[in-house]
Parts: sequence; structure tokens; C-alpha cells
Amino acid sequence: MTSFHPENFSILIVDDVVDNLEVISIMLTEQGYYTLKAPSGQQALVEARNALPDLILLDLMMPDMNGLEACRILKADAQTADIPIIFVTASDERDHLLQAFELGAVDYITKPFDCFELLVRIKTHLELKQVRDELKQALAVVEKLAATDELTGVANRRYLLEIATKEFERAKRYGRSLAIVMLDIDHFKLVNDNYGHQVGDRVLQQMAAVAAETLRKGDTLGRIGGEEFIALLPETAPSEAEEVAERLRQKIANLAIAISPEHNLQITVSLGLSVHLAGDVTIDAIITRADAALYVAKAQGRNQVVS
Ligand code: GH3
Ligand code: MG
Ligand code: MG
Ligand code: MG
Repeated sequence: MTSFHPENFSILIVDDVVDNLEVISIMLTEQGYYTLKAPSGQQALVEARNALPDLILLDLMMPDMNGLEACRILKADAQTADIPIIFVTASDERDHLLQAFELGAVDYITKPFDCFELLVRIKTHLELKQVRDELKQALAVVEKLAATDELTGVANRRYLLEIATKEFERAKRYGRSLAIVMLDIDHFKLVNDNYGHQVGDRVLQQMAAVAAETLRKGDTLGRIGGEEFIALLPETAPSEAEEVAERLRQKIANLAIAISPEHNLQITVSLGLSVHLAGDVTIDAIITRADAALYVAKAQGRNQVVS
């Protein structure tokens, strides 16, 4: 776990009594925390959304909007939902305590509070938040790795098929167009045989990079086999998809891959294009047609698009 540095944390203090705001703010600032202050429930919502503090100390009884209501709104907003909230209140009603925890508060401290106890609790909740944030980041990295083809950095087969299935369901439900382009490098075995596997790997990397940058933002490029890729094109009509496929073919054909100071290598790809048709029950139907079209492109002499 990363060590704890108060100066890395901002704490939003919410209290309708300005003196309370000041006293708590001075106490926290002395510890090194960065503080923000809100004198009302409404202000608290604005500050929380703007500053996304690491923790909120929330008064319960306030005239404009009570703390429980503010807590409910903060927890309902995805942006602020994960900010830990500690109630700091003069109310010792059991019902308030119960509601606060039910709404998702992490702690409940009654006024007048013991400064030392408040600081210890704040530190504990910030440490817990730090661990949660680190876990979230680690999970995002793992998810990214699990979806990525190690050699080329584009989507791997599993992730491409997962996205393709989702896009297919969406296209089917809303009657949208969806196209698939299957690419396969021509005579790639010769590249490996003539220049070695390492050069072959570099060809795959550069080809994938060029193909990826040729596609639009909503498109997904995935490596589904050794030298076989799929470009998934949502919301793309047949004529547009043909243009995309042709652009991919040209860009890849024009790619000069430096294999020595005086020698560049060029490659071509064959492409099979298919689009979502009314009768398709699964994404496999579209992929099978793209594969068949690719086979025809190979048979007709390679370096071409077949629909
Ligand atoms: P075609 O034009 O008919 O597609 O011919 P091809 O030689 O490209 O097709 P074939 O399927 O016979 O050969 C594919 C080659 O791709 C064989 C394999 O060694 C190579 N290959 C597959 N994965 C990798 C990889 O990760 N790195 C490298 N360097 N080569 C790979
Ligand atoms: Mg109050
Ligand atoms: Mg090939
Ligand atoms: Mg192949």
C-alpha cells in the first residue's frame, strides 16, 4: 500500500454554522489536509461535484437541505457516489444514525466531538479510500491486459468477439447497420521464411498500427488469429464499409517496413467484407460470410476487397 500523505487529500467540510467550518478547517489544515468549505447542503452538492473531494464531513441539521438529503443525492450521482461521507452532527437520534448508514455514510460522529477521535477516524477512512482507489486502478489494468493482444496492442480475439456480439445485438434490436471486415496478410509465411520470425512480428505490429489509425473512433480492430484481423464497424452502411475496406487495403499496401538501413519490406492484405442482414441470428453468420469473402479474395489473386 502507498504511504499516507495528508497533503494528497482534500476534505469538504459542510456545516451551516460558519464557526464550525472554521474550527474544523483549521484543525485539518494543521494536519496537512487540503480543505474546502460549504455552508449549506446545496453548496455542498456544488462543491462536491466540482472538486470531487476525497472525503466529506457532513453536518446533519441544516436549514436549506439536511445532510441526509445531501448524502442521498451524492450517493445517487455516479461521479460522487464513492466519496466517503462522515456525518458530524449534534443529533444523537438513533433514527438519524440508522438513516445515515443506510444511505451509505461510512461513519457518524456526534458533536461536541473529540478532535483526536475525529482525526483518527478521518485518517482511517482516507486510508481505506486510498486502498479502494488502488484496487480499482489495478483492476482496470488487469481488464485492459485481458482484452489486449500482447504483440500488437489491438483487441484480442476474446474481446473483439465480446464487443462484436454486443454490437450485433444492438444492431439487431434497433435495426442499425453493422459491418465486418476480415483481413489476412498475403503470403505472410514467406515473410517469416525469408526474414525471420522477428521481422514477421514487426510486420504484424506495424500493419495493426496502420489499420487501427485508419479506422474511426467507434470501430474496433482485433487480432483473431496469427495474421488475421477483424475490423468491426458499427453504424456503417455497406457502401461506407467498402470505402473503409479499400482504404485499409491501400494504406497497408503503401506501408514501408524498414528491415535494414537499405531495405524496406512491403506487404498486401486480402479483405473480406460482410454486413448485417435481416435474417442473421448471431454474429457468427456475419463473420462466416466475411471469411468466405476473404477466401474468394485470396483465390482471385489477393491484395483486394471482396464483399
Ligand atoms: P495467404 O496469402 O494464403 O494468407 O498465405 P499465408 O502465408 O499468409 O498464410 P498461412 O496461413 O499459410 O501462413 C500464416 C503464417 O503466419 C504462418 C505462421 O508462421 C505465421 N504467423 C502466425 N502467427 C504469427 C506471429 O505471431 N508472428 C509471426 N512472425 N508469424 C506468425
Ligand atoms: Mg447544522
Ligand atoms: Mg495470410
Ligand atoms: Mg491466415
